[in-house]
Amino acid sequence: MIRSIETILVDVPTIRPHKLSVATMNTQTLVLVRVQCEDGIEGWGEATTIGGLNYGDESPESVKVNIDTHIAPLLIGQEARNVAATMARVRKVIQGNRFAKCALETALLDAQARRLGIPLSELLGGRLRDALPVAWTLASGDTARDIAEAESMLEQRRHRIFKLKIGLRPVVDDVKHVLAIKKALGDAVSVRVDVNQAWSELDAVNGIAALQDGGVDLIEQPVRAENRAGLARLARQFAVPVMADEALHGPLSAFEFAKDADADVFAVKIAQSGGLIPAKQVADIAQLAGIGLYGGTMLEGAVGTAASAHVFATFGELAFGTELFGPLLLTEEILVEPLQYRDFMLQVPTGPGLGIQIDRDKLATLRR
Ligand code: MUC
Ligand code: MG
Repeated sequence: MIRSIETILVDVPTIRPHKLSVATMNTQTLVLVRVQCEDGIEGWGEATTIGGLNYGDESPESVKVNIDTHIAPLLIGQEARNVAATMARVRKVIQGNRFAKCALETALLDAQARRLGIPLSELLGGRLRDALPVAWTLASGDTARDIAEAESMLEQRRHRIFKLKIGLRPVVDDVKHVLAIKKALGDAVSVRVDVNQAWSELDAVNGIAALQDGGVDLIEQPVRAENRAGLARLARQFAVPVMADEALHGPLSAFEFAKDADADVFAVKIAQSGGLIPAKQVADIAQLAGIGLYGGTMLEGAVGTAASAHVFATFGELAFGTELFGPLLLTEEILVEPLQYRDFMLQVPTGPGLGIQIDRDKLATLRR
């Protein structure tokens, strides 16, 4: 039986300002969810947003207050083993709040997998890979600093896929910035861009043409999330793959995009999908429709990153790799043993549940 649900806000400074077209982040706020069960088992989940409400329609505070006030009371006293039935009830009576639902589903599935003594990936159908390629986001806002950062990552054998955040400056300036980085890093390195919806369709036509010519190999959410038809036109017009990110809000939107192949690639995010099981459905839809897969992040800390890794490890196809670098952007470690990054890959944890252990003392000092 589920005995208690606690939500904890944790503010962690980033290692440098992280500049997106929608926000500049100097701190990331983790909402950690701890579910305790009568049998002594506990499970952990996490939700993060980007820049409060700058990126999506949930904030860390909304996640906390909505779980505490509206969702946790539905769960207390329910059978902890019946995760599917419990989440079905939550999804039936709680509208929206995909990030909150994801954090709760993660905690319930972590507890159940621990109870069964198996890694979470096995509860999700079984892993097909033990390590995931991980991109790094260059978003300092400065070309020379980004190049130096990328070179250091290559030297450490931590990342060889780089995603550049653009869209804040005029298109010509952004193109110049990206192509200078691509030229400095060379052909062995994958350089991608994420516009975070900042371009008009005309900006996108001009920008993508120049980036494609310069050897950039993936264009993420160039236009507004609502502009599905525009994204589809760009995907058809250009050979370079065009990826949907903010436009995807779970299985239903994935189905809408997949019906007419309105994107070449999906950025699958557990939070945006509304949970781990819906994220798997998004991936299934993509695979059935011949759409490529990329394992996305909401810049989660270790808990959300581990959860994402267990989900992505079950994907048959993962041609574009992942961007599960969230914990590496933070100045503080909240796990007893940090997640392992080596040889350009994140190692998917192998222990029961999420396969991670929270550092309680650290958490006590960091919580808001
Ligand atoms: C996004 O839009 O993809 C992922 C990596 C990063 O730097 O920002 C996020 C959000
Ligand atoms: Mg994105």
